[in-house]
Amino acid sequence: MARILITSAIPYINGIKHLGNLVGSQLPADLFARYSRARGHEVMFICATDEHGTPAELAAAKAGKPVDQYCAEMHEAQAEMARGFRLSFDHFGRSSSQRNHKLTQHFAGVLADNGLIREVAESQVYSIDDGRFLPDRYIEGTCPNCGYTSARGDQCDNCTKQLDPTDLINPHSTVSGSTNLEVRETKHLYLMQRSLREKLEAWIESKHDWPILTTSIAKKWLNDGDGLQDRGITRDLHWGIPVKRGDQPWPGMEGKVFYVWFDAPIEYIAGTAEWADANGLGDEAWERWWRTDKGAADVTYYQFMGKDNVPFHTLSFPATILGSGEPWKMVDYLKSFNYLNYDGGQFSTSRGRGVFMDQALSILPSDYWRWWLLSHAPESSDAEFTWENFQASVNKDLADVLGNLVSRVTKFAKSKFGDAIPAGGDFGAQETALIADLGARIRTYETLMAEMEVRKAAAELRGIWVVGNEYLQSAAPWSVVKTDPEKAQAMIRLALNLIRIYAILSAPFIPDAAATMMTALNCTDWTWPSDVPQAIRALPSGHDFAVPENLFRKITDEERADWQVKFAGVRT
Ligand code: B3M
Ligand code: ZN
Repeated sequence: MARILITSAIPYINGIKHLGNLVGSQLPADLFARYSRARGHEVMFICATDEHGTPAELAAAKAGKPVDQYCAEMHEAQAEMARGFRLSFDHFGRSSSQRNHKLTQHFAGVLADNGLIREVAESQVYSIDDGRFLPDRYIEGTCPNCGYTSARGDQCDNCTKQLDPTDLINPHSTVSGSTNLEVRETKHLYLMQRSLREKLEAWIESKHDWPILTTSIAKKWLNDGDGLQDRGITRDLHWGIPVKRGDQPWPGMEGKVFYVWFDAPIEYIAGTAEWADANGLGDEAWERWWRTDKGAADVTYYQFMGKDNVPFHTLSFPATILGSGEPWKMVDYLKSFNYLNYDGGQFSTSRGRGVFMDQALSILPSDYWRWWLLSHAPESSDAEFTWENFQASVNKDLADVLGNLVSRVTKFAKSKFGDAIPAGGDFGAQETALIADLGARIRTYETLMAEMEVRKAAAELRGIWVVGNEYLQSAAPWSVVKTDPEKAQAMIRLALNLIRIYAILSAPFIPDAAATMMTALNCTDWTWPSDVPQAIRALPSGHDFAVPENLFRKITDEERADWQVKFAGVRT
C-alpha cells in the first residue's frame, strides 16, 4: 500500500467553471484518486477555490457584494458543483483560509530570512475614482502604433504590439471608465528566482518520467530568459493575504497583499491543514503528507492542471519551496492537459461561451459528462466538444455497450431462473477464453490508469465492456437455454459476476452507474478483480440480485439539436 497525495489546480472563485476547466484538472485528478483508493492505497486528495486577485475583486463588485461574502457564496456554489460531478476531494478548501494566511506569511518570512526577497520601487497607474492601482490589462486606450481604440495597457490586440499603460493615448480604467488616472510610485517585494536557477534546473532535470507537455513547458520557461526573472510577489490590492514577515509586520508593506499566484499553490498545503482541522485532527495528521521530516518521505505526490498553469508549478512554486530550505514535499509527477475547445471555438468564462458545470448537470447526470470528458481528455493535443460526438459516445459506449449488457443479463436471468444466481453447469472453452482475455486486458487497464493515460484507459475499459458483449453474443444463453438449461445457467452466472467486475473497474469513470450495478447485485465487496478466475466466481449461486433501473438512456436527435441551439450563444 502506497501513500498518494493528489492535488488539482485550484479553480478561480469568479464564477462556475466550464467543462474545459473541469477536464483539465479536477476531473482527471478525481479519476486517479478513485482508482488509487480502489487499489487499496492511502490517498489524500485536495482541491480548493483560488479566491484572491483583481478578478475576484472585480467579480464581487460586479455582483454588488462585499468581496468576502461573494467568495463565501461562490465557494459554496463551486463545492455544490463538485459534489454534483462526484469529485471525491478529501477536502475542498479556500485559499482565503486562516491556514493559508499563516502559511503564506511563513514562506515569505523564511524566504526573506534566506536573503531571497528584495524590495523594488516601481511606478504604476493609479485610478483616483476607483481608489486603486490598476493592473495593466485593466487600462485601455488608443494604440500609439496602429490607432486601435481598445488597446490594453499590456498589449494591443489589433497589432499585437507590447505596450506599457503609459504608452496609451487617452487611457481610461476599464473598471469604471474613469480617465482620472495618474502614475504613482509604489514598492513591492520580489522573489529572487534567478538565484534559484541552478537548483530548479537540477530538480526539473531529475524528472525523467514527466509527460513531454510538462517538461517542454518547464524547460522553455527556464531557458528562454523570460521565465526566470525575479518575480513580484506583492500587490496593491485590498483583498488578499496581508504582507507580513512570518507573524511580524513588514515595514513599508502596510496595506499590501501577496500576489494571488504566490499564495494559491501554498493552499495545497494549507488545504490539507484545513482538512485536519475539519476532522478534529492535530498538525501531525497533515504534516505526514507534506513534511519529509515528519513522515512524508514515503509519499508520492501528483499534480493535475491545464498547460497554462505549468510554469507556475514547475518554476514559481518550486522556487518558493526550494528557497525556503525547509523539508517540504515537492511534486513527483505533474500531469498537464491541453485545451478542450467547444464546437468550433474556445470555451470562455469571460465571454460565457460553452457548457458550464451547472448547465451540464441540469440536462444530464454527471456520469454521462464524466465519461465523455475523460474518454476525450485533451492529452496529446487539444480536443473538441461537439454535440454530435457527445451523443454518439453516450449512445454507443454507455447505452448500447455497457447499459445494454447489464439490462439484458439481469432481465433474462430473472425471467428464466428467478431471484437468485443460478447453480447449474460448468464453464466451457468460451468462458475460459473470456476469463483469460479479461485478465490480460485488466492488466493493460491497470498500467494505463497508473500512468494516467486517461484516454487510453477509457478506450481499454470500453474494450473490456465490448468483449463481454461479444461473449454473450456468441454464447447466446437465450438460445442455449432451450436445449441445455444447465449450460445457460453457467453462462448467466458468469455474466452476473461480469457485471460486478465491470462495476468495480468502471467506478473511477462512472461512479454512480457503478454503485447502481453493485446495489442491483446486492453486493458491497469492491475488491479489485486482480484475479479474474476468482472474481468471476465471487457471487455464488443462490445469491439474490435485482434488475436495476436503466443505467443510461440514449440522447435523441431532437435533444441534441435543442442543446446545440440552447448552448450556441453566450451566457449572461
Ligand atoms: N486558479 C488558474 C486556473 O484555475 C488558477 C490555478 C491555481 S493552481 C495553484 O486555471
Ligand atoms: Zn495597435
